[in-house]
Amino acid sequence: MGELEVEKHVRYILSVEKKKDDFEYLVIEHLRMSGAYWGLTTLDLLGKLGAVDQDEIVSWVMKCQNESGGFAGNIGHDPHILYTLSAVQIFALLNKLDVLNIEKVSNYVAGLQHEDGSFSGDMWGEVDSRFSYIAICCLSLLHRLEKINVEKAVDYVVSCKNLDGGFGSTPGGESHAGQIFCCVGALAITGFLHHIDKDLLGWWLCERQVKSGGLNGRPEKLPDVCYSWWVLSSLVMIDRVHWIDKEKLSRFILDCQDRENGGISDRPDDAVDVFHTYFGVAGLSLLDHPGLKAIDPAYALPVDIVNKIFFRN
Ligand code: GRG
Repeated sequence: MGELEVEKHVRYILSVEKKKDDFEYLVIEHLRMSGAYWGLTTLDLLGKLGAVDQDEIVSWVMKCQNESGGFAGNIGHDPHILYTLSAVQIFALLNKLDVLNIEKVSNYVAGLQHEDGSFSGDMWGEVDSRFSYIAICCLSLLHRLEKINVEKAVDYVVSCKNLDGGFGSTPGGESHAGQIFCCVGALAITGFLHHIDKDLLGWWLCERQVKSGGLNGRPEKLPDVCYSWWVLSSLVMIDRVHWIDKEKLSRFILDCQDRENGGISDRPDDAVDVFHTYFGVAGLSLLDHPGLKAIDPAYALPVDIVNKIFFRN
């Protein structure tokens, strides 16, 4: 099995930030907050978080906060629950959660819950099980879960469960590995994993592995490195990760590396980006790849960071 190109990936991530006229930088301009979370988490998993200027990052993230308490994807944009979670995850990674006005941020998130327990992503109202996960993860990291109706939030997530054992974006929506991560993560964080038929869901998830060793997000679709996170983390949370061929998956991820310039792509020989570089490295971490820090499958943050937040060690 080929090596993980640690130094090249670090150089690649640091370079994306510097080339402000590049196509990739422009494509993710509006979601730069999540881009920063992907890049910084990857650096930390590789043991290289020290390579960035942390004060500069904190000051930029704070400039993205809106008076509502929520964070935007970039300066001057509208706030959204996703970028608010990314901002909180960045502060957690940098061990700087105390810089935040925790009441303000958690009030923004809690204010997006509806009467039926579901969540909107922003003031415009679209409801999706992704936003349930994001709200629960964010409030849990801030120790403010009591600000929402957790029971109703869990009921809504459970209402998105399908007969095949998977979960969709809304009740009756098609099962998709990305939504499954969100629903399993929300249930794991709140302590309600018993709502899941682990064998049924485990079977659906392990069927996502195709001949090349890669994972797809639903039946008949192409494999994509990002599902090494969405599928694998779900399998870890329901304790069924031994149902896939881990070595073949590791090989698939390593084959998606740009061995010359660093970065990881969706499939071998495609163009790399920060999103797939993060999910590739995070997937390898879940597969216990040597030399990588361990990542928590529910919070999508390094385990030592999560332990610091919840156990203060
Ligand atoms: C903290 C890790 C973390 C996540 C935050 C945003 C979010 C919560 C979760 C997103 C979950 C999700 C829906 C992921 C799927 C993303 C994706 C690759 C969608 C592509 O869907 P299609 O239909 O692709 O275009 P397929 O692979 O089905 O052909």
